[in-house]
Amino acid sequence: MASYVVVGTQWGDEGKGKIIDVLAHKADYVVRFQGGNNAGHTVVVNGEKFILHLLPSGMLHGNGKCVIGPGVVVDPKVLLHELSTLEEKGAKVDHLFISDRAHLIMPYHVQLDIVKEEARGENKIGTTKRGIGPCYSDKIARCGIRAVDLLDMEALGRKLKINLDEKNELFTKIYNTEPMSYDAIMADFTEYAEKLKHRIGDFVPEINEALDNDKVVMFEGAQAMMLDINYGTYPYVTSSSPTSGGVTTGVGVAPSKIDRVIGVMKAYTTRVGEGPFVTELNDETGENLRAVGSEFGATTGRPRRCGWLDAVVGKYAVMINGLTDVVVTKIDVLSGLDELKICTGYEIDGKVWTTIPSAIEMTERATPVYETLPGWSEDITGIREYDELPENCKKYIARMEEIIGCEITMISVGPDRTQNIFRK
Ligand code: 2SA
Ligand code: GDP
Ligand code: MG
Repeated sequence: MASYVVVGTQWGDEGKGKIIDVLAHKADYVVRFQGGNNAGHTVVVNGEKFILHLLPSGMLHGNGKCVIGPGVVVDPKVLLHELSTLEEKGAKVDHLFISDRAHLIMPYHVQLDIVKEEARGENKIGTTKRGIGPCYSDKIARCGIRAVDLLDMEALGRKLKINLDEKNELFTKIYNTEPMSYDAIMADFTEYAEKLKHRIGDFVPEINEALDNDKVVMFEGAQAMMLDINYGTYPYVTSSSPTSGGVTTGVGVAPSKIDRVIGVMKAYTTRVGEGPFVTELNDETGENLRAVGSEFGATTGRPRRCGWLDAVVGKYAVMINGLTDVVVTKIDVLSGLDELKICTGYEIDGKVWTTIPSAIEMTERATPVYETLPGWSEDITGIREYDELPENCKKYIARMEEIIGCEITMISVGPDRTQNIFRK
């Protein structure tokens, strides 16, 4: 196995950070391909918790190179803060590199994200307010500022002027907020450039060469399939492609060079932010999942919405990502429940759907078709062998595999690096 992609299969927070950290010890490269510091990837090492937002979750192993790829959006201020926080905790940080093609999140993107969400009122997306959407909008509109511009402050200044004139018009005339100062932004970005320039370069040829020479390269997804700009619950999505296809455009690596696609799937479902969620539980069971699973946003601290496992989403994730393996996480959180439900279909206007409708209005009026399975009461967090799991837990895993149509090759039974059951 030379290259593998790790993606989220639901609405994010499946535990990708933990799984990437576990697998990263054998990687020569860990590469982020989309998203930005909207991500919150938790890694627990010897009881110490690290939350990574922009830095790849392979950072803590320090064996290979960690690269922020061309498809990522980078807030340099946040990046420098994350690097110094890690360094203060004693971690190595000199193996982090940034693609010169990555777009920069500018202060006006963050401000725009905030005022646009406010202006949407009840129709808000529930973004993380980190400037992700406005930055990707500028990228697609072909007026973005990229990491390569940090290497030429004259070019950056010219592009900033054009952008800021336009954004300040919006701030003052549409959103009734204060304009931003060109001089202040230039001063900050001159400092960021000094601190980051030695990490910026074109790593696309190097990553491709590594793949050609059978080095181990891991592509780290942030967010997840149901937040994908094309395949998620649009418009309640993020502004990038967190699905496996995002790797090819986000890193410049052809599909023919990907060996394995690993989907991380939580044993139940959560969502943070607005938008339809068919298996959501607005009751005691949902509250219990949130409490036992500590389901709070790793970036914003927002309570996550919780519900039963949605296998319609699971099956869709297998198809869209071309998953070769599924890693199930947080199954320990289900211990102690008398019975468990798995959603196998959406009933919409009297018809049962087993795929995700394109129209958000249809998903909004879908009711879940459930299959009920018996639960188990044992604490499974100390188990490391599949055969030692309670029978009903194994039945749940087997049924998951059957419905989604993909092999479950690893099971995570706790947040720590060591709490895993490998089946392959
Ligand atoms: P954005 O900020 O434009 O990407 O928001 C658009 C939608 O994408 C969702 N989104 C996320 N969903 C789950 N986890 C994310 N990361 C953090 C975490 C979230 C947090 O690890 O917990 O701390 O709140 C993440 N990032 C973006 C977002 O909720 C919107 O629905
Ligand atoms: P990510 O965004 O997909 O990396 O996931 P987050 O880090 O946002 O959220 C996952 C949360 O669950 C974190 O607090 C992890 O420490 C924790 N976690 C990961 N795997 C497991 C597991 O198997 N069991 C339990 N109980 N917690 C887990
Ligand atoms: Mg997260």
